[in-house]
Amino acid sequence: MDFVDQAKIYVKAGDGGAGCASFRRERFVPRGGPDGGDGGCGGDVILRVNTGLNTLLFFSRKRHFKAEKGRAGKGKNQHGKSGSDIVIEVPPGTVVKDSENVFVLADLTDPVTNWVAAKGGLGGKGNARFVSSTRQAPHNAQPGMPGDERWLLLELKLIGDVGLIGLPNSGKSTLLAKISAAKPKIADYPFTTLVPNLGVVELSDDRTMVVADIPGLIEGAHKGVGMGLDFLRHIERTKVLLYVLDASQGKEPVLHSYRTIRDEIKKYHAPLLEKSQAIALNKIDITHEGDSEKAKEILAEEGHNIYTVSALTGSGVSSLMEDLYQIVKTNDNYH
Ligand SMILES: Nc1nc2c(ncn2[C@@H]2O[C@H](COP(=O)(O)OP(=O)(O)OP(=O)(O)O)[C@@H](O)[C@H]2O)c(=O)[nH]1
Ligand SMILES: [Mg+2]
Repeated sequence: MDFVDQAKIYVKAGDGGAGCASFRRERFVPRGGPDGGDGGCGGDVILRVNTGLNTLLFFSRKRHFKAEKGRAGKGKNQHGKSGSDIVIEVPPGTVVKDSENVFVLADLTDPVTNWVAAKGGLGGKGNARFVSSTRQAPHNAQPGMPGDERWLLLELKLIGDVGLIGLPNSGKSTLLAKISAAKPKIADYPFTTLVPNLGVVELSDDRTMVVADIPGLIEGAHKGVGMGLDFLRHIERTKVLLYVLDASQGKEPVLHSYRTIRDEIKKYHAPLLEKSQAIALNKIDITHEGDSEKAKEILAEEGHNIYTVSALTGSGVSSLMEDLYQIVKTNDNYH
């Protein structure tokens, strides 16, 4: 199952500056030769990977990118200054297509490549260039060439930084709806979520992470029971797992649900248990305090990071997101 983030952008390279038609003017030299300089080249629009980015969200705010024009040439053989390039940063894995979505123009993965999205126009030649044995005083100079311009489609396959896992009805979709703009279906019956939903969580200072809300899992999932294998296949691609447990069920059911999920993951592919993780005891707004405290104590003894939250009211959610972000960043370093 692939989730695609898309953006359409317009790129316009700088036009070349015009060449200059000019003649030398010096005292005692009544008819000086041509000395018009060339125009400068227009700047390019360049796409470059920044490994710190993970979504195309930025392009919903800014769509048009223009590089600087080349300056016109001047007399005394002065060449015009070239326009500066502009660099657009994109996340690794960004695929660039033509605006009709037919051709793949580039697949940007490594941060050292500069991909020229629009080439700046050449500067025009000044009249000093047109001197020949038969033409001693050319008046003509070239205009600059226009810079390339086009619409491009950017596509990025989103990979969840954080996967939300838990039994059906534990509140995974409610949590995703709370922390992102995603609008997953929420209902008080199991298996509301049939395919994973993705949401982008925006923290302060332009920090973002992608959270995947995954269908609920039940005992036997590793054999394909319930939404089974789809669920398990999806969590392989996330960096961090957040167990979302319904604490309102009481202490024993919470611990039981945690162990059920761990057991299913183990039977499917044991190395997945080594992924970084955190545990959210959800629905604390309707949970008996003694139950959540006890469950917290037991899980904390096993060395887990536990958070008590209410996906419904938002209580405890923002500090959980901050900590998850830190865990995601720590995991980035290993890639
Ligand atoms: N009181 C309370 N209810 C919650 C909370 N979080 C979720 N719920 C309710 O629990 C029910 C299930 O929520 P969902 O978000 O659909 O659960 P899910 O884990 O996505 O369920 P599946 O998609 O079936 O796996 C809904 O009725 C929610 O309103 C919470 O923090 N407090
Ligand atoms: Mg759901």
